[in-house]
Amino acid sequence: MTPNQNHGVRYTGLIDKYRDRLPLSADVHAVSLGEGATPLIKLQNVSRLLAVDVEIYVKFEGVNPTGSFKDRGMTVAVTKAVEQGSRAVICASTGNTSASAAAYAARGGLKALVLIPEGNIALGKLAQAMMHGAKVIQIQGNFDHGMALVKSLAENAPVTLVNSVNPYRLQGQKTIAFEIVEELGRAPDYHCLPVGNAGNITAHWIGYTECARNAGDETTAACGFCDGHCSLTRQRTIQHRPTLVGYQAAGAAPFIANQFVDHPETVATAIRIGRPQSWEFAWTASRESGGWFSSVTDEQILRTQKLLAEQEGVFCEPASAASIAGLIGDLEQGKIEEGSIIVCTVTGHGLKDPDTAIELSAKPVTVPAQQDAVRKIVMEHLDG
Ligand code: AN7
Repeated sequence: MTPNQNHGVRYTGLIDKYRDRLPLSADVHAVSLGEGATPLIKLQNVSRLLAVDVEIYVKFEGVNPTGSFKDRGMTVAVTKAVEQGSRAVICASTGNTSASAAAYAARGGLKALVLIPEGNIALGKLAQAMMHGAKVIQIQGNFDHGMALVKSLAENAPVTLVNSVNPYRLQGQKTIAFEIVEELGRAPDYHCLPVGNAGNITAHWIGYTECARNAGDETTAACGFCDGHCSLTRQRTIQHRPTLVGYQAAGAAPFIANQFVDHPETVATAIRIGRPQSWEFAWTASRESGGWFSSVTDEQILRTQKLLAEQEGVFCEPASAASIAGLIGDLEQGKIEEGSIIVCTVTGHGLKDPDTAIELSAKPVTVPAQQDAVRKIVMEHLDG
């Protein structure tokens, strides 16, 4: 048997990788499922179709352990909850937070309670929360109602709130920026992402800001990841921060209306949110980065979800497609200049929401199990 060449470098999650840049003690045991280190995929076919001279990368957060970016924050929040002696976590959720909380609670030996809007969460997410053994509480209301409930509950009951108002969540989620800067050797010019509760855009800004701060003085400082001898340090481009562009679904777009929305509606149930908890932080991030918010229609979202799946092999959920849908609109309007390097966060996996995917796609054909019947379909498809 050949010895394992990789022995000793097994990837064990983002806490072990970035512990010195997280507010955790050096020896705390990480509650981890190996989250982070997600692929940064350069778009090829979509970029060609757009015929604009820009580089577009998608950071595919759908391949995290529970299928969304939430795992980055949950590993830190649950690690901290365990360290502090908590016995249970609670959250309100449009689906992904509940799936992640349920999984990390299971891993950490905690109970989980999740509040979800009845009838408005994607099937895969519901299955996850149920399967991991969380207590699933469906409320006859939307995410914003659930959020108000869990905030007051957590003040009076022995449970740790793990929505993104828990600061450890954002600390974990900031690591996406670290990975991107390491992978590209610099920060992108633009970073596009879907915005719901606005925790993630806030976390991205914290992360990029820390990268820039670590890069420090242009002529003397190390890149922030090494002792001053790596290629990043030599390139000296790491210190700039991207322009952040946040996209919301048109029916749930408080940042575009510049006021809370009482009855948010969108096919992208993950971002069906009217009262974002990180409202002020997100405005600050947007302003400091020189960025903006835009909205995309449900029709644009679904068309782009399908485009990414068919043209690039990237299957994301509807909310995640909002970032690329919005980017396409802004490129068409000339808001992003040629030559730009752009990263889009693709926040969740398409398998989360099989109902929407099946509705968007051509139905399977049924034929007898016979050579000529199958052959006829094959030939028709090849000619099509
Ligand atoms: C796939 O799970 O709010 O702006 O409760 O699941 O940080 O809220 C999910 C949000 C984007 C928006 N994409 O991120 C929840 C929840 C996907 C998401 C967002 C969510 P934030």
